[in-house]
Amino acid sequence: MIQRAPKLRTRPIRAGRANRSLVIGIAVSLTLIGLVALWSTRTDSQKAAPAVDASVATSTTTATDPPSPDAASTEPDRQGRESYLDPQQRLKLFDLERADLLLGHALDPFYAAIRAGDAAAMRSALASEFSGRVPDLPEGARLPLGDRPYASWQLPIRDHPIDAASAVEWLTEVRAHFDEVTAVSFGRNRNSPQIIEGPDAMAESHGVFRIAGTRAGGGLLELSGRFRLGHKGMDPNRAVRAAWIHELELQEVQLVASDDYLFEEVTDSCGIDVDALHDNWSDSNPTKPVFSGGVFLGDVNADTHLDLLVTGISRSWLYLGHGDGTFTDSGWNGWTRVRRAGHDFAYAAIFDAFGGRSPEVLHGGRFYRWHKGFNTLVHAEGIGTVPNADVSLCDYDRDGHTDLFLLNCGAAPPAGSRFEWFDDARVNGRGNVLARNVGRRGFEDVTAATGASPGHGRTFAATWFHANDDLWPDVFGANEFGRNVFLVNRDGTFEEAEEVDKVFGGYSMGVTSGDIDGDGAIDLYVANMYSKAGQRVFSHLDLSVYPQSARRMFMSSVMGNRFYRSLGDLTFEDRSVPGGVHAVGWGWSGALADFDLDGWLDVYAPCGHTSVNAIRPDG
Ligand SMILES: [Ca+2]
Ligand SMILES: [Ca+2]
Ligand SMILES: [Ca+2]
Ligand SMILES: [Ca+2]
Repeated sequence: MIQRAPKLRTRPIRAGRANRSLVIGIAVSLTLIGLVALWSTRTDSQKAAPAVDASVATSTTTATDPPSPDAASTEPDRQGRESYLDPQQRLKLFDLERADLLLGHALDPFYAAIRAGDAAAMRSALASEFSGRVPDLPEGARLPLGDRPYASWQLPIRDHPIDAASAVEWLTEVRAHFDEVTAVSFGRNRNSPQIIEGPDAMAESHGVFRIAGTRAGGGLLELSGRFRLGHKGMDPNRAVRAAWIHELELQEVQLVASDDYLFEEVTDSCGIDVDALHDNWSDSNPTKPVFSGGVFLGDVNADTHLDLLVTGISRSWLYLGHGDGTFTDSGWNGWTRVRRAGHDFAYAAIFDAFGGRSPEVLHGGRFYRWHKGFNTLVHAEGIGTVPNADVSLCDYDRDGHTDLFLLNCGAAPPAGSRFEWFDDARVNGRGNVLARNVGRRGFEDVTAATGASPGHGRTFAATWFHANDDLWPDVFGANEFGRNVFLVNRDGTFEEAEEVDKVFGGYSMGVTSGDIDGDGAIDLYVANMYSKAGQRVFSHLDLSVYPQSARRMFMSSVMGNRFYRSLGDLTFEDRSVPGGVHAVGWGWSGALADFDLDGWLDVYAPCGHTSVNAIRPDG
């Protein structure tokens, strides 16, 4: 799918801008470097162990054993905790990230040359002994789409390398497929350590590239894939300027063309007042909330048209649907006075809780129903309340009544538990609550009786699905920290199943399920944290000084979304990378739906964060 891409601004190397970018980049890098440097062991025995001289300890370690964490060179950090990295190692990580920022500045003129189709400028970046590997391009500027709204081609890489002159020819041919190039990027998730060895050292960078814009002859076009860049001439204090690219190898290159954007924006005509909603980027309030609400669909007034409940900061809106994609504000003022995460914020759901003509609306822990006479939502008396929490719906006990799985609102971690970013102990949030529907009396807490909440993981989202062949629905919870939770429903009671992810599985923001590959077994798509900078930092770390469990957590925390293909009977295989659905950025939730009606589920993967700026989200 081609997404609307912000125009890339021309970014000449100027002291002011370079310094500002450097400051932001250094802040991000320092955070990561600080986290891995300060990682400390959790068990008392490891904490009590004295620091051991590395040379002595490693001499007793076999080649196949990972060195004991206690054997690493440790020193107390400012808070008195053990640090696995000595100052030289930390400085090296800092220098490597700084070099990557300079590499980014070196790439800017190359991007500008490709955007402009400036052959002389392209050539000036390439060394005389340049060698490249590129794919053959489809012939002709007008690519055939047939009767489809879009088409994609996997481009075979040429057998033979090309020189600098041929590379410029190839880039010019690429450019000729575009009317306007709006985005060029070569994002690095790995640089070789030689990048800081000085101008004579040949360094390698690896990552994902993308060239996108409007297609010659109309429509949109995107060329993307992986790259390996061989470069030389990096000065420790400034970006290289000319003849610095020695090798460029493109891999797994895909070309996607469409006649237009696949989705049409209808904000202005749909009747929803989006200006009333909170916007992190335009709000002058310095305490920006990270969470700003959600959207819930259901036929609240039972007129056969789906209605839209929009929850925001401090209040919510109910828009009544007309069945044609337009809505009218019902006038209901869902004022929220339930404080979560420092803001008045309501979680919601629309579902048939107790039978009746119209569904119940759960909003901020209270139940509402549509009142035909008053023509608005009214509080449903007598049902009682449930915690104001994100909720996942399911009839877990198969009695015909929908039950509530309320997330991160239950028992607190045991007293004295210490939260760590890199920890699998699930002590970083509250437990979940399974609330059984007992009819008009409301809901009863059956968490303990059913075993529905192992640990105190901070579960952000959950999905109910059939992971095996019995009729009892199973559940997967996405935990922000600590391993995700996968519970198999045996008979209305739960036990924790084997890990879905064999590496770690966690650092998750959301999850959705569906049969992605059409084999009849339900698969999982999990939205995760993602960071190219994090991948670079971890690739430069000497991971052998960390315990195996920590290494797995490091990598899991930056690798992005996961697609777990079900093999049936509670087992899964990780198909994230071959599926091409992992590197979407910092993921939040996600949805599976057949958008183009070809019978195959498509992925909607929202992503981004709030710490850089509105048009350059993290990741
Ligand atoms: Ca309706
Ligand atoms: Ca039930
Ligand atoms: Ca499947
Ligand atoms: Ca589809």
